[in-house]
Order: sequence, then C-alpha cells, then structure tokens
Amino acid sequence: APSNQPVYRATTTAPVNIAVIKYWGKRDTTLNLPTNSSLSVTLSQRSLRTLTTASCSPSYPAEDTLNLNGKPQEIQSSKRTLACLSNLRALRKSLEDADSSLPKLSTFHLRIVSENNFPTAAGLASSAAGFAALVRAVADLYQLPQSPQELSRIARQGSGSACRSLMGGYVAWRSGELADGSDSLAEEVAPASHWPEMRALVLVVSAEKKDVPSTEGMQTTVATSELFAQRVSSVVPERMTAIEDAIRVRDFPKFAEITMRDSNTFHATCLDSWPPIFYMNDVSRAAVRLVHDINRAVGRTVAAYTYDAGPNSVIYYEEKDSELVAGTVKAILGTNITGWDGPFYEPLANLT
Ligand code: 2P0
Repeated sequence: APSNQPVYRATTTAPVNIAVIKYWGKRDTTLNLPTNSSLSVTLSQRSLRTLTTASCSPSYPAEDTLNLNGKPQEIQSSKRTLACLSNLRALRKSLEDADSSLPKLSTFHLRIVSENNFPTAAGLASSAAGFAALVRAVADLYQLPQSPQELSRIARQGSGSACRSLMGGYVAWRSGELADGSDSLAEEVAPASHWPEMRALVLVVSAEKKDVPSTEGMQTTVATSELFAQRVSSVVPERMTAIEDAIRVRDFPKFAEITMRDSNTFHATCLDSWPPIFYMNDVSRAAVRLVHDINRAVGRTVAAYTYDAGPNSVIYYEEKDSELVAGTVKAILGTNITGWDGPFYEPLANLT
C-alpha cells in the first residue's frame, strides 16, 4: 500500500440497549419509522458492546468496506448501511464546503472494522450496538458537530433500535409523526446516574441465530395480527407515560410490572401473527415462572423479565436485591434446566 498517503482513523464503542417498551412494527420500511414509541435501558459496556474503528484514506481502493467479527460484509447490498454512510458523508461534505482548509475526507473510501463481544443476531440487540457504533465512529472520524440526538436519526436508518444506543441511561425513541422521519428520534429520559441501583442480568438461553429476523417478523405482525392495532393505539402510549413516571420516581415495582406486561404483550402479538411467530422457548418460560415465584415469595416485586426477538432473558432488579434475584436465578436455572447455553452476563444496567 502507498505509505506516503495519510490514514484518518477513529475508534469507539457502543453499548447494547434492552427495551422495556418494545419497538415492533414499521410504518415506513425505507426510513425505518416505527408504528409506536419505545423505551430502553442502556447496558454497561463492560459486558456487552460493539467496538468499531472507522478509517479513510486517499490510498483506500475501490469502495467502502465493512468487516464484522473478522468477516467481510456485503456492504453494497445493505441499503441500511449505505443510507447511514451517505447521510454521514453529506454532513462531512457540508463542513468541507464551509471550510476549504479541511481535508476532503468525504471523497475517500471508508474502511470499517467492527467486533461484538457477544453472540451476533441472537436476540441480544447486536444490530443496535452495531449501527450505533458505526454511526458514532464515522461521525468521530469526520469530526461532525451533530448531537447524539441528531445522530440517532441516522442510526435509526441502520436499525431502528440502534437510535437508542447513542445515549446512556433511560432512552425513549419517539415515533414521531412526520413522513420524512425528521421527528423520529431518541431522547434521554433520565441518565444512568438517576437510578444507580438498577441492575440487569442477561441469561443467554441460546446463542443460535434467531428463527425469524426482526424486520420480517414485524412485517408479518403488522399485516396479520388483530391484537396489534390495539397495542399501537392505546396500550403502548399509556405504558410510555406510566413507565416514564415510574422511572422519574424510581418506583421499581411499577417499572417492573410495566416491563413484564409489555414483553408479554409483544410476544402475544407475535403469537397472534399469521403464521404465528415464536421467540421464547421452554427455558424462557421457566425463567418467567421463576421471576413470578420469586416476587410472590418475597411479597414485593423485586425482579422483572423481558424478552426480545429471541429466547434470551434479561432480568432487571435493584442492587439491594442482588442475592434474592440473581442468586436465586443462577442457583435454580443455572443447574436445573437443560438446554442452557450460558454464560450469564451481569452488566450494570447503565453506562459507566
Ligand atoms: C426493541 N426489538 O425495541 C425490539 C423488541 C426486538 C424486540 O428493536 O428492522 O433489529 O433493524 O429496525 O431494531 C429489534 O429490531 O429492527 C428490536 P430493524 P431491530 O428492541
């Protein structure tokens, strides 16, 4: 490779986020606009994160490239990746147009190298951390002045849930109303420091790739589920308000009940789709029963489960109840259940 040419480089990490009010359904598949708002908790990067380096150079040949976990990706056929990169380039181009002393990075090819420290596409929100890290890394490389909220509009086009991984703590993705998606953005509801006792235990029930990819599953649900319309029109809007109130006053039992109910409603709309979609399995259901058993035995709600488009459980609890919750779950599910792939992750449920 020609060695006298400069290489510009930026490296960043992005965390996984786990929704407590689920995003499920698109009203626009090209812009990735959701049918409903959603809300998530950003997990600590100590356990689950994507590490991404973006570089560009006049010496890079041919085209932009993306390598994920050591494997070259077909970037040219990924409309979503191309959309993110062209949005970022356009922002860089406008900086260069305004200041002719800036190097013309927007004209160089990009090389993006990305690595997850957890199973990809197993329902652990890898696309969320992945696209958030990609957007953040290229934005840093290009020295863009845009805020995380403005960048969330770009990350959303990579993967809907990615817009929520550009911020820490408790993050809402406001569905917005406009057809161009300009008001469909992430917003920090509260920083992680607002509720430092919050913890999440991630149970990897299976590290296999999921059966039905999210995008396809959502399309089937939107087109065929009769329960779905009610979820969008009244159930989610009421829960968004209620859970934001619960977060504001750190009311764990209320936060927990809404979280569990919304996971259940989301999986009910999957089951109500035609043909039905199953993401949870017998091990997932055993964890649901155990959480309800723990809460009943303690006499207050100390734990909340939630499931995404896969069988893995995320269990939220507060630090003071660690032994009760994490200790019991590990003791019972870790040894008595077959089909357990492990491992357990115990990230703090916040950015550190
Ligand atoms: C969520 N999930 O809110 C929901 C809950 C899965 C269940 O966001 O098509 O990978 O890339 O916009 O973001 C998974 O969907 O979907 C997801 P696309 P994404 O976290």
